[in-house]
Amino acid sequence: MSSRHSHDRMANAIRFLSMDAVEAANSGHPGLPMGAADIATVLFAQVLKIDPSAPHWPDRDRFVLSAGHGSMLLYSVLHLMGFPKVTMEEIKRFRQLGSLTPGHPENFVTEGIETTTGPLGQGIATAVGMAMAEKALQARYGAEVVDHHTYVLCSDGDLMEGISQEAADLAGHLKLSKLIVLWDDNLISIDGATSLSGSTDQLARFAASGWSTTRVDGHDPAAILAAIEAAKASGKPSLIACRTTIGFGAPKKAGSEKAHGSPLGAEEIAATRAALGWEAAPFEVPADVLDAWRAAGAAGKARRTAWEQRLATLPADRQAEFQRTQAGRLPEALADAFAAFKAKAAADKAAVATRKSSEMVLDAITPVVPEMLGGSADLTGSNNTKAKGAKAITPDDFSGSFVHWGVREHGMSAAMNGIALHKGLIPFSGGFLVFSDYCRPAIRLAALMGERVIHVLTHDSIGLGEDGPTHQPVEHLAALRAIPDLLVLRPADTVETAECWQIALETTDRPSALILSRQNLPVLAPGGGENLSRGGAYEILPASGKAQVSLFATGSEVSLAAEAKKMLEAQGVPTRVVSVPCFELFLERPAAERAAVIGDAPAKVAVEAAVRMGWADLLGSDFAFVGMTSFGASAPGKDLFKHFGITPESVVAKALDRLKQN
Ligand SMILES: Cc1ncc(C[n+]2csc(CCOP(=O)(O)OP(=O)(O)O)c2C)c(N)n1
Repeated sequence: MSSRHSHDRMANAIRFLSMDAVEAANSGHPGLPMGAADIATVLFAQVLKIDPSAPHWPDRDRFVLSAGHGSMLLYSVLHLMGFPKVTMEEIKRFRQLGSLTPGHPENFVTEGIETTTGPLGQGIATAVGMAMAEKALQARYGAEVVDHHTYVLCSDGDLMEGISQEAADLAGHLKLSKLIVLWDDNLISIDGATSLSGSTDQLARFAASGWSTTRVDGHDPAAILAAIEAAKASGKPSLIACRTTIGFGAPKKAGSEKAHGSPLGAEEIAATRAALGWEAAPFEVPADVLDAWRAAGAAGKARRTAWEQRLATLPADRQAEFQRTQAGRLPEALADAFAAFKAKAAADKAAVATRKSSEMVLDAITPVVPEMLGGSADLTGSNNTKAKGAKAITPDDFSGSFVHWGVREHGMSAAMNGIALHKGLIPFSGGFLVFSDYCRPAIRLAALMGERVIHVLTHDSIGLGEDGPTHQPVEHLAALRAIPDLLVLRPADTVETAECWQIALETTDRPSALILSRQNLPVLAPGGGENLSRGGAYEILPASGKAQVSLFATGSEVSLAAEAKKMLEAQGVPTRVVSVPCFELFLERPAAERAAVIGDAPAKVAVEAAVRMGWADLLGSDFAFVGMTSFGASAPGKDLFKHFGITPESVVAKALDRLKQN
């Protein structure tokens, strides 16, 4: 069998598994797997350094199917290569409940899948983070133990999304020369020809961002391989435009949007079998083809074991550090660093903004956790995410621990996901809370994937003042809290800020958003040994007697509630204050514990300089709320709190009013 003949049969195996699985599911996208089968065959069988028997091997090449709708391409290849869990039974169960072959690739469901994709554009930007992590870890551990490539297969839709430009810009600037993007340049999207909606010269665009670019026939394996080899040697990130035919091989539907997202139908599949000379029945792979694929899969093992031997030559402490950080375990010294910091903060009682508190925490802990990789979306001096002594990475020196992400919140957030997924580093970064909307699609994916990605979001309310309503978050806390499996942490002072950082770092299976103030806040939390924020809510100030009023507040409004408490107590109304740094952690506690924290005071008032949405989950219907019901305004922060009635006086008035009613 000639090598071209063998290649064609290997690629056809992808095509038929994909079209047959889509047909069986009566749902899915056959066009991309059929069109990109030649690219995938070259990549997986000849290029990628992966080992199906060790899907998580740290120095493996990464592959990201940015066009997640082509998931059957990945499932077919993983099955053919011999990833043990992706059995033919699972291929037959494509898109069914509980299968390992869901509609779009989910890394937490299927071994061998590096990231969850589906929202177009995310994959390519996530891959930028993976390539950054590789470069950063190589700078730390050397090329003997860290030396792999990140490959992406993207579609027209990926390149239409704005995030692709942020990703391209970052990758070009940072000279991520081991990032290689293969573009399934088939000129078709859902509505029809891509010319309906775009006419960008994509190669020129990427070239302008510092990429090496080239164009090949995406059905010519030799040309694809040569382009990949050239890309590896280019010294730049590379875009290879692979001109393909969507639905390749289907006599009537190839080259048309009809092949994109629906089953081909029995007649067309039979015609495709005839056209491509494929005799095997659905879900059968001819022995010669399976043998060829399995041989390609088995080849990775030797490369993995050679790497293991190289790792073993590192000094013992470096090996231990590599293993620890790959496993995502925090250093043992960290707990002591937090305890010492909290004790000092509680004693000093310095009133600072929580963004400043966060910087103080980072100064104290980052020397202990060298795997933390910080950053900011061009707001370094505002977000306070650059620890003392942190060095910024540069295109030619990735040994630093801080990333100047530029004004690219979306690209940054997706790349942070890639850094976390890569393993070995803990990404955290800064932005304004109001612009978390620009990060949201990536934060959502981080939550879905359960990755430890930490977003420091500062300037957290109207308290930021003069920049006005465009910059004042109002609905953002509620919007972030609406994302399942995201911890939204809003500390009230320096002590709670340390506690929230500790929670974020120790939570290895969820992302966190640290919501921090621009304005100074007094220290109220006790700062003892226990991390009280871990429970999500706790009584920060007890009532002088049997509580008549319970005040609930987060972040900067906790000190406001403390003022209101003083005023109520002065009027003879025993009042307690409950700080609520994290709704999610509180709502996860047993009902009895929650009830104890909520208490039985007849009047309950919640205070948060944001919309009310979400508070009823904690407090039921029997409470008053002091917060925002509109956008903010441009004025000094103190004036705005007065203007919008978020004051101790209005808290007192609402509390007394409730007492009267109850
Ligand atoms: C952010 C986002 N918007 C919309 C979609 C829905 N969608 C899936 S594929 C696609 C476009 C398909 O065109 P292309 O990317 O060229 O893929 P191909 O048709 O070549 O498979 C769209 C709009 C999506 N997955 N993600």
